[in-house]
Amino acid sequence: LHMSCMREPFLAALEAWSNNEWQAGAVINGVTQLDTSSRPVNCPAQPQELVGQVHDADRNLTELAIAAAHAGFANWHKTPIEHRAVALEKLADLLEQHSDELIALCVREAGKTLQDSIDEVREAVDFCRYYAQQGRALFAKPQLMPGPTGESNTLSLEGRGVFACISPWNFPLAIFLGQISAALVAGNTVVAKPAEQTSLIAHRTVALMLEAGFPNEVIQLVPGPGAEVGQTLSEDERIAGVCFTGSTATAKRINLALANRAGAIVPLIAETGGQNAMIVDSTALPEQVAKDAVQSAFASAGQRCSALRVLYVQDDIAERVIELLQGAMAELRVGLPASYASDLGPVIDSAAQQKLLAHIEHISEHGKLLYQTPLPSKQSGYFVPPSLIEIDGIKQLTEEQFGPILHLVRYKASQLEQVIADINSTGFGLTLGIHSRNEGLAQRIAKQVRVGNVYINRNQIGAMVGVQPFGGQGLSGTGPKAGGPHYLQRFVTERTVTNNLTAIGGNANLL
Ligand code: UN1
Repeated sequence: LHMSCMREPFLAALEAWSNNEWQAGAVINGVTQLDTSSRPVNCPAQPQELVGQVHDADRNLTELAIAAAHAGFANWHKTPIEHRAVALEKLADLLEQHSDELIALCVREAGKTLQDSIDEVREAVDFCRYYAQQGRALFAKPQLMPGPTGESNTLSLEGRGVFACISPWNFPLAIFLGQISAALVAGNTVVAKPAEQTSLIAHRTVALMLEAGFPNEVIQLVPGPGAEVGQTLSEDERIAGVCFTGSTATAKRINLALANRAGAIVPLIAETGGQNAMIVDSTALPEQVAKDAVQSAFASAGQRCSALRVLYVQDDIAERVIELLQGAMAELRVGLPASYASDLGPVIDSAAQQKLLAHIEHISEHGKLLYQTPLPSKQSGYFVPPSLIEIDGIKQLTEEQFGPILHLVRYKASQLEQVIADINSTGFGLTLGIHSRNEGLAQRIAKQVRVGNVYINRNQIGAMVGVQPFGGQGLSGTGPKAGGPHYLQRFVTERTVTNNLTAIGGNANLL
């Protein structure tokens, strides 16, 4: 899937960290809390291997964290933007300096492949630098508005208060830090709740943030279960906004809790699930389709919200595309994420593995299993075989399957409008792939399918920060798009100041 030459220099570094045991706990005002009971963290690829220990936060520690961030806001939102942007850039430098350890953590705690882990650190660095740059452009000085003589009108953007940043395990560094860096540079303080599966990476990242010069009170970390920590965060009156990436169901629960808050109407920035399709018409190049579909569906073991789930192929070229997909899937190497020979590794945990295997079994009974990539023999990890299954249509799928499963649907040219309507009927709207050499048709489909990110004649994953602003609509999220020029604006409140200059004897002509 990837250029293997990029991975070689990291192998030795990975080896050096392979026996390390990390530790995580809540971080409140810069101090790690290790008094709560601990749970072991095991490697998804080799569950018998211990990666570290996590001391989860409870309701009490979560409230202490909120109080600390709340107190910290008074100073932080007055801190000049240059200072906040420089802290982010310093953090980006530190991430690069510590990339070996962070890559090892992504491999061992999240089971991400070496290449995915390298990309993960790169993306986190990109988020820090991009939001620092965007922050400078937006917050440097108030915007002077046009208006009548004798009056000055200015518009300024300010932090809202304490943001709760609730992040997923599939991008345990990039999305974790993407959310936090946006909230902080916009002048908010943060209480961050990482996914339970990736608390060690989160804890190490917060330590680097403090080293980069962020004051202790601006970033508080509360690893722990959603039912306790997440719920406390969404119900607390001191939380001024929530930034969430994860399932649509959880986003709805958070939204409901926020709606019940008495003291304010609080924004939710949510990036959630998808049921992403690719539409391939008969003018497409089958070789390119197979390459891009395999990458979009199976890279990162399909554990991306952008990943391809349903491949619609026009019947004229379906047989050829299926043959090429089977060939490409036969070449896929599933294996230990630390090995540079592996194209994909395990899924995140046993629960995910069981759910995906059950789906493969169930949907194969109603459809046709076209191909399954063999798993390595003698392994104990949470592996799921990459699977290609023919079905009748996207409506047969009741929920997102977050793993290496690609569904294929044949359609006739006369059914294209129905295909588009069916995709829209899912209510999700994240990514869409289109393969066609008919540019007019591709552009028409791109406009008719309601999604956030459309990719024409290429793969549909791996949006680049500042290049392909990323995020969906409908059940897939609220926007604004991460890594795009409008993202920071949802993290702030606006203040307009109108000043009658004549009242204090000012010289109106000066304007
Ligand atoms: C997610 O998987 O939660 O474009 C979102 C991509 C990534 C997706 C991130 N930015 O593949």
